[in-house]
Formats: sequence, C-alpha cells, structure tokens
Amino acid sequence: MTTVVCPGSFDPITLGHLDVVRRAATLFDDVVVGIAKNPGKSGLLDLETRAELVRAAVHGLAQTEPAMSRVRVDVVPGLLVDFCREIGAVAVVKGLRGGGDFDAEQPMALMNRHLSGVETIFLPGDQRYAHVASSLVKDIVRHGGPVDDLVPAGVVAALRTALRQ
Ligand code: COD
Repeated sequence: MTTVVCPGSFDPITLGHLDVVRRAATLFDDVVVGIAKNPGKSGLLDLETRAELVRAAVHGLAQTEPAMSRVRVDVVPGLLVDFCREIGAVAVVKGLRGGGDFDAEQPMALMNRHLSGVETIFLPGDQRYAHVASSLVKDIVRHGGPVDDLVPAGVVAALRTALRQ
C-alpha cells in the first residue's frame, strides 16, 4: 500500500482542492488529506471545521467515485514531514495552478526531502479551477458575492457563520 498526503490550509476547501484529492485517489491506494496551519496566513475557520467540511466533500464525491471512499482526513499538528513519518506516507501530493504556485512550493518540496526523504508530487490544477483560491472565496463571501459553484456544499454556510463571530 502506498500512502500519500494531500496537505493544505483548506480554509476553506474549494473545488480546485477537491479535484486534486480526487485525482490523487485515482493514482494511490491510500490518500490522507492533511489539514495544516499555514503560519503565513491568518485563518478564518478553525481546524476542526475545515476538517469536517473536507470530510463532507470527500464523502459526497464517494457516492459517484468509489476511490474517494478510501480517502481519510486528519489534522497535521506540527511539521508536515513528522506527520508523513507517523502515518507512513512516502510522498506529498500538491496541486499547481501556475508558476506562482510552483515558486512557492519548490522550496518546501526540497526542504521536506532534505528533512526526511519524503518526495513531493505536483499535479497540474484543472483549468476550470485555475482562478479558484480559498482567499478569494472568503473575500467574495465577506462582501456577499456568489461562490456556490466554486466550493463544495456546506462551505458557504460555514464561512458566513465564522464571519458573523
Ligand atoms: N487548483 C489546484 N490546486 C490548488 C488550488 C486550485 N484551485 N487551490 C489550491 N491548490 C493547491 C495549492 O497550490 C497547494 O499546493 C494546496 O492546494 C493547498 O493550498 P492551500 O492554499 O489550502 O494551502 P497552503 O498553500 O496555505 O499550504 C499549507 C501548508 C501548511 C500545507 C503548506 O504551506 C506546507 O506544506 N507547509 C509545510 C509546513 C512545514 O512542515 N514546514 C517546514 C518545512 S517546509
């Protein structure tokens, strides 16, 4: 069995993230979505809410895509490579929307391999979601705009609740 981790802030999960997880699940028999805190970003949703939204999205897709029923969701408490070691993951899978994502991801990929030998596999993001980012989704919801076709069910309600608090 080959275990891989799809890590992210998922604040919140978008259809772009979900497409990467879905494609990872067709390539690997054990996929763990790792919900991590990015110290460079001020989070809106708490980690458990993010995890619940990802679980619901994965579960929803499992109705039509059997590979998704094997996907697990967990919170990454510290370094990503420590999490990978704990669960026996050999690689990290990340989506790239373009060159900007690659520039941000390459140093992390090299550092993670330096620290632990864990490799990073990049999947090109689907063009349908190349403009989709969690930060933009939050901004649109904050100003009352429509994002229902960019995120899985339940996300908009969770964002509205968090923004009211
Ligand atoms: N289409 C395709 N891919 C997408 C899309 C989209 N529309 N949106 C996002 N993605 C990809 C991103 O490029 C990224 O690869 C991944 O999905 C997650 O994105 P985010 O925005 O949810 O998460 P980030 O970028 O804030 O990443 C958070 C992490 C904490 C996972 C990341 O920063 C990381 O791996 N950190 C390593 C922490 C660590 O251990 N550091 C020390 C050694 S480097």
